[in-house]
Amino acid sequence: MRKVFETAFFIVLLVDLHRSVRCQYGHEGLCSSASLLAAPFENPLYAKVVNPTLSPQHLQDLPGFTRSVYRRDHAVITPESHVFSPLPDWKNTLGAYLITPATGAHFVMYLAKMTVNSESALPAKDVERFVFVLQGNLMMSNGSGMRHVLDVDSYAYLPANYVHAFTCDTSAFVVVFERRYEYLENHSPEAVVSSTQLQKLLETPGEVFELRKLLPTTAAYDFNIHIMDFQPGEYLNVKEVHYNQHGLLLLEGRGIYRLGDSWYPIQAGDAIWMAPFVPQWYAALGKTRSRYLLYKDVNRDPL
Ligand code: UGY
Ligand code: MN
Repeated sequence: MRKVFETAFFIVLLVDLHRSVRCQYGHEGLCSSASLLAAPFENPLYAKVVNPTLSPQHLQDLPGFTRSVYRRDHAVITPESHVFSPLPDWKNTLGAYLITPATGAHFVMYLAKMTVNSESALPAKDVERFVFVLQGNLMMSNGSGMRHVLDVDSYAYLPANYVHAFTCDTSAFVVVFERRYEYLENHSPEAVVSSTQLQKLLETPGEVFELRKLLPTTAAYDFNIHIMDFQPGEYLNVKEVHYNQHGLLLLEGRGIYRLGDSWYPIQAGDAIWMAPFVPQWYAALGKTRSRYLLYKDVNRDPL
């Protein structure tokens, strides 16, 4: 009899514990019981960007709550702040501009949701474009009829005034960077179509993160896109202050970003704008790898 009573008591305790974990953190929360139970490898690559964890449930209920901030020299733009509207001249595509010259940047960074029978428009004259696929797949074709299928983790760079179109039959989610190309005499960049896993790991003297550069490092290119991987507990050794600008999208993981005098908890799906010379530092936390994609202007004299 005592044994039966003890077993029943134990079951009640377990149910209660489970309930209290759910109540405290919610299913979608930063520390949701659902995400603790889910196997990390069940989800497709970059699923957290496309289907982000919003705020912990108790904060989602708070009217007006957002983790987004916008300061003179940096911004953190979190998914609950995204505002999508039809992208000018694109077909069946919604876009959310996260960084533009209105923030002081010399480039734009936007998310684009392509739907059935969607098609891109060309950038303005003298503007180069970089497209990275976060979900789904799309077709890139150029003026001479060459076609490439791009799926998750692949990307394309199109030099300024390069005739091309992205089309999509089903759906795709991409992040796009564009800037007015800064010409350099006797240099002209080529189009690039490739994918992250085809890029080799580069040396990072004095640092522990893993680095891949998605574009050639030659002088013809006036920016590059870095993919940076940190294991939980790893952090930038250099507390960077530099002339370059950044647009960052956290593709996986979570951690703390220092920007100027402020410290921000961030997670996959968050975007960051960093103006020239803003002090910047990152530490990866949580239980899984942090991976971010980073725009950086390079190879040009700042004068
Ligand atoms: O290359 C960079 O400037 C890079 N390490 N910056 C950063 O991660 N904030
Ligand atoms: Mn930097």
